[in-house]
Amino acid sequence: MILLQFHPNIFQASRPVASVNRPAVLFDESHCDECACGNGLDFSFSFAFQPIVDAENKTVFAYEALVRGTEGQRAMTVLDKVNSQNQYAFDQICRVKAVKLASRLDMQAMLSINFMPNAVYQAEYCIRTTLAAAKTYNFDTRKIIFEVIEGEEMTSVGHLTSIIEAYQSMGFSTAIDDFGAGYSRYNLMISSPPDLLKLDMGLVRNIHAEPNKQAVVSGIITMMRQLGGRIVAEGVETPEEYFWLRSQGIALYQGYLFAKPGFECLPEPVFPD
Ligand SMILES: [Ca+2]
Repeated sequence: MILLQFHPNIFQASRPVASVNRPAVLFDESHCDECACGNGLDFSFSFAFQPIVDAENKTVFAYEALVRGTEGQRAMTVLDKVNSQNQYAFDQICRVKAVKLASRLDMQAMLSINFMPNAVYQAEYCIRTTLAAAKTYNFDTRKIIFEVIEGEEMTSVGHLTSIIEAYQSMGFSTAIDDFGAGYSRYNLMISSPPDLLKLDMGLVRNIHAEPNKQAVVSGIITMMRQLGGRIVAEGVETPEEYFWLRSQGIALYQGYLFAKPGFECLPEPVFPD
């Protein structure tokens, strides 16, 4: 008997990333004014910022830039307009706008920017706009974290690995978003561990009362400790969740318990302890 195995995503997975939907407009420093104004897209947007706090030092470790409409409308009103034709422009303009706004707000903490791996066809090239924006707006590139959005239909691990390694070699920090939400990329942890791993809020919710979640999170904590990276617990809403996670040695937190996102401003967090 012959057993044939067929993976439904095999054609997509083997597709050469570099040749997919190459953007019509290539960005370089001369385009940055254009990017900053939002030209090249037929819609505009802005950002809210939510602190990622360091509970050990009672400081703000970073602010995550969260997409919003120009009047503060929720993210989906903007993200619904992003498609395969404009995702490169959107990804690039996101970075420029986030850096520009962070600089205008005199952000001293790190800036965490979400990026879409499918919108990066070559890490070294696609980073130029970010570097140019950081230079233009006088923002230290060593303060930039790139978060991979795990909710997006993911590209191959090889592609992600090349992006993470390139960004790390350029001095940026990297984070895996929503870890534990369904796409937990253990193979990525092996090939190129990120600097930060953001525990999905589904794992955080009620963790103080759920032994199975505690077992999973304890395993992830041990893994990151041995890999030399740090964990951010996302979506922390109650003191009970926080105190359990804190008892396990997690230092970095994000969630309503500390601060809600602030539209075009940098909210000051509160610490329950
Ligand atoms: Ca994120």
